Amino acid sequence: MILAYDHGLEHGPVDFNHYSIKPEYILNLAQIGGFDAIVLQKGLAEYYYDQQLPLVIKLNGKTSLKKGDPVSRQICSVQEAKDLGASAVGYTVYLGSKYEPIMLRELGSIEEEAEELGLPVIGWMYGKADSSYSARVGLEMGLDAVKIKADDKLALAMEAAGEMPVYVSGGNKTTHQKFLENARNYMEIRAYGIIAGRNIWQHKDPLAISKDLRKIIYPS
Ligand code: FBP
Repeated sequence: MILAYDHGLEHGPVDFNHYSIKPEYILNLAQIGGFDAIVLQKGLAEYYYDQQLPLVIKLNGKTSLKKGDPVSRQICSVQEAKDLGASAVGYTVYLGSKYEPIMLRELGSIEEEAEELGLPVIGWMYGKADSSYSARVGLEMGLDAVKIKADDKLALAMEAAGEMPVYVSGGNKTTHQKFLENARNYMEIRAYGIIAGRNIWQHKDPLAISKDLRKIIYPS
C-alpha cells in the first residue's frame, strides 16, 4: 500500500488542495494512514523526507506541458536516490511512444545499477500497451515490480507478470465506494498492492479512505 505524490511535477499544483499542496501534510498522512511507503521525486525527498516510512524515488518525470509522444527522461541517479534514503526506485515508461527505445534503454541501465546498489526497481508501465502487455514487458526486463493501470486485461496481466509483483494504479479520483470496490477486485485477482495518490489525498477525509484501503490490502 503505497502513497504516490509525484503529481506536482507530472500535473502541476492543479491536482492539489490547500492541504495536499503541503509535502509535510502528505508525509504525515502516509505515516498515520498506514502506508507502507511513499513515492516522491528527488526534490521533495531532499526538502521533506524525514525517514519515518520507506521511500520510493521516481527517477524520471515530465511535465504535462509538452504535447505529442511522451518521453520521460531520467532526472535522478540511482546513487542519488540511495543517498536520499530511498528503499526502492521507480521509472515510468510510455510503451508505444516513438521515444520508447530511449526509455527502455534508460530503464535497462537503471535496473543494472539498482541491482548493484541493492535497490528494487518498480516500473510505472504506462502508454499504449494494455495492462497485460505492460506487465509482461516489466517481467521481460527483470524489474522487481510493475505498476500498471487497470483495464479489461487486468486478470491476464497478473498471469503475464509471472512471479513479479504487480501494483495497480489508483487513477483519477472516483467515489469512496468505487475506489474501494476496485481495490478489492484487484486484490482478488492477485495484485500485490495498490499505488494510489489522488483517490487518497483528494478525498474529503484522506485518513478514513486510507484506513479502509488498508483493511482491503491487509485483511486480518
Ligand atoms: P494516481 O493514483 O493519482 O493516479 O497516482 C498514480 C500515478 O502513477 C502517479 O505516480 C503519477 O503522477 C500519476 O499517476 C500519473 O497519472 P497520469 O498518467 O494519469 O498522468
